[in-house]
Amino acid sequence: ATSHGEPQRPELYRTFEREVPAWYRDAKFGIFVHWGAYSVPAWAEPSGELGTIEQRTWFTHNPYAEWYFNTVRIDGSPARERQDALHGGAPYDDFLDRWTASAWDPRQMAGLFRRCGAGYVVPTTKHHDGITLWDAPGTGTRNTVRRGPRRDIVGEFAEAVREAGLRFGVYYSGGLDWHFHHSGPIVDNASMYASRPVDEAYNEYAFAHVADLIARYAPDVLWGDIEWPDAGKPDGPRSFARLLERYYAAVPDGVVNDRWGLTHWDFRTSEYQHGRDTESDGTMWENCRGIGLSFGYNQTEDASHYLDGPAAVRHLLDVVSRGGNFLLNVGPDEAGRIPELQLSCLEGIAAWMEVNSSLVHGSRPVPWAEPSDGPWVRWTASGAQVNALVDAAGPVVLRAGGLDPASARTVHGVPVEAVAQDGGIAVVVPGSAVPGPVAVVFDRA
Ligand code: FUL
Repeated sequence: ATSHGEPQRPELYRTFEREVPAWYRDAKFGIFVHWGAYSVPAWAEPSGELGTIEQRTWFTHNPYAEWYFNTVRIDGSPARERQDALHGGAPYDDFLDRWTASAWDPRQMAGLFRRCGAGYVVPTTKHHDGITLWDAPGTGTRNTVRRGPRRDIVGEFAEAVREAGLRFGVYYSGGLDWHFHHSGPIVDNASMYASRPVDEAYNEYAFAHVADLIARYAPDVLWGDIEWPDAGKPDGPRSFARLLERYYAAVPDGVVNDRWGLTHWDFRTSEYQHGRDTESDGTMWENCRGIGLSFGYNQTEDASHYLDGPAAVRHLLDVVSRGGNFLLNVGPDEAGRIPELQLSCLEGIAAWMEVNSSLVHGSRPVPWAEPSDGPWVRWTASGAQVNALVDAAGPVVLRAGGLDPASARTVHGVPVEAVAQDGGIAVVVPGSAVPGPVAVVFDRA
């Protein structure tokens, strides 16, 4: 969920305001990875999209499998019943020990993400369960280096992702840490905010973590969640402002998101249907979602819950045509394999990108063109070239002024017949070997 906090110390954080770095604005597509002890039970009810469900129903029937630790503590929740039946009173941390990462090949994963046309990859380094995916200061043995996988997952990811030529970011839950601060279960938004640890002890703990992530991995994206601990918001030696100073010194073209409960961000975030108002407030934005209804792998989901390749491409193009980036989440299983339905979506994106990536990367919106859902049409501009992306067969009328019909062509440069008609341009959508939207590109008149 996006931050609800009051803006803190605008004057302190204003000094960090800057242009959005070109690499981030041009990337358009990133891959989020939620992988944790919760990937062992890998269970949630696929109840719906964030932003469409009443909050108490949401938490009791939470579709986010990475929330398992909380959902099983809610009396009467189906997750609790299942946990009791299968695992009795076993502690959550048993899942950490049962998490093997035995089939995880970060190079292969990074190669796939590259083929999908992603420009950056953002794995979770600590989710709400508090388990760190690197040997983080102050965590003792409760991390993936000492238990479970016995690997520096963050470090291996960073290396493989960069070797593949992609930028590397980190997700860090500064707001919720159910290990550091174990309160009653979260059942609504109020109890979610009330259960955030906010004191100086937690601020010091989280500060040391993020400082360590910066020093070791110099992440290109700092993706925070559910705010920074309140004790670290005002100025002071362990304030978030001091972290930002270190961060931008270490990574001058790095970017931070808007979930720190502060007035500084390089980009806004929306998640499924939540926070969509930020998509049009004039700042750079990024929409995130899972391929299905969860971020962590949820074995109960089936094809009806997942985006297939063409649907994911349509979502990407919808976001990009409105000036945003799309951060699509992958939830590996406990062994580190990408489950079948997610893989087929990603392979569909990769096949589409192999042909069409030039219409996405570095593109800009075309404010004077008209998108539509019937027929499905979105627009991007690549320099002087204007691209209509059409998911329909047969004749359609494309609605944008200032285009030269005689220049109409496919992405491969094959001429497409086009005639001016009723203030638009009538074309017959060319065929394509690749499932998903088809491009008709034009020069400006
Ligand atoms: C939310 C979290 O609560 C979800 O588990 C997920 O990490 C999503 C990206 O952000 O606020």
